Amino acid sequence: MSRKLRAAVAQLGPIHLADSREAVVERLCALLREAHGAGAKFVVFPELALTTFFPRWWMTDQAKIDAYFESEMPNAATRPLFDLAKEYGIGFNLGYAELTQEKGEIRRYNTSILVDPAGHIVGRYRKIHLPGHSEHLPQAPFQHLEKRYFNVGNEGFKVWRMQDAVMGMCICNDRRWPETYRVMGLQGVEIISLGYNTPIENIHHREPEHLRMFHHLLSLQAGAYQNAAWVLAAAKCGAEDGFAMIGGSAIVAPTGEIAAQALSEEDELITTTLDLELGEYLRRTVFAFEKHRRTEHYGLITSRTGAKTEV
Ligand code: CDV
Repeated sequence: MSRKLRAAVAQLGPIHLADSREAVVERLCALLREAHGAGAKFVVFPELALTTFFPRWWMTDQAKIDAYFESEMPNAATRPLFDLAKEYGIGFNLGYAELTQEKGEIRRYNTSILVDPAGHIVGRYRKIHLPGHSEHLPQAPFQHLEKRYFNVGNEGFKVWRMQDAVMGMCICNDRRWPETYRVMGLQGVEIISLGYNTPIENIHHREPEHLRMFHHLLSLQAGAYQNAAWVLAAAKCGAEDGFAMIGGSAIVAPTGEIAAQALSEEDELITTTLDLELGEYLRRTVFAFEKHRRTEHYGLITSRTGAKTEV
């Protein structure tokens, strides 16, 4: 029996400091309505989709920082999105900043959730590869303070069965690391969804601007192909209060081919019907892991973090 899922990636244009959660959620709902009109049953929203990309701002007042976090989900601001998705029977992935308590301690994560078509949260991922820095860089044109504002995710790269597919999540910088995809690939993942906020300018090392888009697509395409999975990537993009981020939201097939790609740097929906049998076929052939992987030669991947030359 053929297994197909019509899916959409909902790219967001800029969210400025002055924009309220309610206004942003109305934009998410508009994209969800469009997805429903296009027959989509699963929608991917970006990383930190409810606010501006606040790690670009140096802040020392914890109350001000915490204003960008959600301490419950859904909450009053996001309830309309959950209700609308349930009405349409659409599942979705939403990224946001999570404030929680663990063993009496406050923890903050860069989180995404999987919500099923009945409106229940069935999966949660907390970003593991946090980029950037934790100290103030006054000379830089903007900051990237994820290492300061977030804890490293503590729940690994899990997968969940939802809408008759095996789904996994990662967030932004995670997409550049092959281990991200492979850990999910080894759990039979069929659809990996992710959101991202990628500044056009690299403040960490100088590089031509065009490489930002090249490396973004290269990472998605390699991860999809090498793990025979569909990869759905949603940007928050355009200039937020003057700070530009790349667009290029994409749906990549298990062959590594780009099935759909956003053209604008604004709110934009792209859709594709995901043929889940295509991934199954590749996992039975070229990437039949159980036949071809040689784990006896892979030990360094988990025993060593940084590269070390011993010759
Ligand atoms: N939000 C991100 O994780 N952004 C990083 C930037 C810092 C390079 C990314 O990998 O796109």
